[in-house]
Amino acid sequence: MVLKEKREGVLLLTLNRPEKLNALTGALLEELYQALAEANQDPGVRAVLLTGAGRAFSAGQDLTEFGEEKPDYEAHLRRYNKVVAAMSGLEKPLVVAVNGPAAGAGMSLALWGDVRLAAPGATFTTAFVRIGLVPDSGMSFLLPRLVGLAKAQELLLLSPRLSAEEALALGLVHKVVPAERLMEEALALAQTLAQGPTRAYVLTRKLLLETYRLSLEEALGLEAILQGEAGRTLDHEEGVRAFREKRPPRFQGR
Ligand code: T3D
Repeated sequence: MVLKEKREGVLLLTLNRPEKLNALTGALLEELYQALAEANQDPGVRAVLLTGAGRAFSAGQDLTEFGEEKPDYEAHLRRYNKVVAAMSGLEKPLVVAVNGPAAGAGMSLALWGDVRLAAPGATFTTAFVRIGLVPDSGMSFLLPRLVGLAKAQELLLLSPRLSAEEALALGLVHKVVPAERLMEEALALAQTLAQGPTRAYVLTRKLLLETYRLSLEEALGLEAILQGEAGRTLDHEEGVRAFREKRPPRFQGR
């Protein structure tokens, strides 16, 4: 259900239930969680790339998973929250290649990418209210931060289906790439990140997410702490040395 493939420092993860538009089930979410945990443990993996198999990225929760029964929503959501914690706290940079429709929790997962590319045929819909639910998988946290409160209200309450170009204009994705080049370009980008200063990337993500709930004073304090951590990495030493020696840096991810 989640294909894993290592390519030159990048772990490529593919949501693989194409016959169901990669709709999310408990089993798929657990596999995704395990794959992210393995990426953290593997020093040979310096970036992760997430995409979907077939014509969709992910249609969100598989609405047929529980048949006629209602799940225990709180327990059910813990399966999602575990994955969101793993994505937002991933120890490597995360690139997401949105190859087709991304809906509901599928859209939420896509937004957790540090860099998000989309094919022209990708679409984005929050979908939750369409089935009488509230946003989950971190959507209520991330969406207003990405697009502002007014737009988040519109996207969550009216749930339009946005094209890739509309998503680009809103900052939901960083770039739209022709479908035939999407994976090539996403992989090249992930490989560039895989050669970069891994801790600096991850600590930057942490700062960007944390500062929303901090005062300026607290944000400055956190910057100082995390700068201390980045400053102790070999990659920082190498970056400065390479600058002085007028050559490209050779970062090791530590
Ligand atoms: O409830 C809880 O468990 C709590 C957790 C919630 C998290 C969530 O993610 S809630 C949101 C769940 N997702 C949705 O509501 C999205 C539903 N799907 C769509 O809106 C559209 O299908 C898409 C925008 C994703 C794609 O549209 P399109 O036109 O490209 O395809 P389609 O024709 O609508 O769907 C193709 C098939 O996939 C179709 O099956 P069929 O008729 O060919 O047999 C459709 O029923 C099926 N499908 C699409 N989404 C889902 C799905 N099957 C199961 N679960 C889905 N989410």
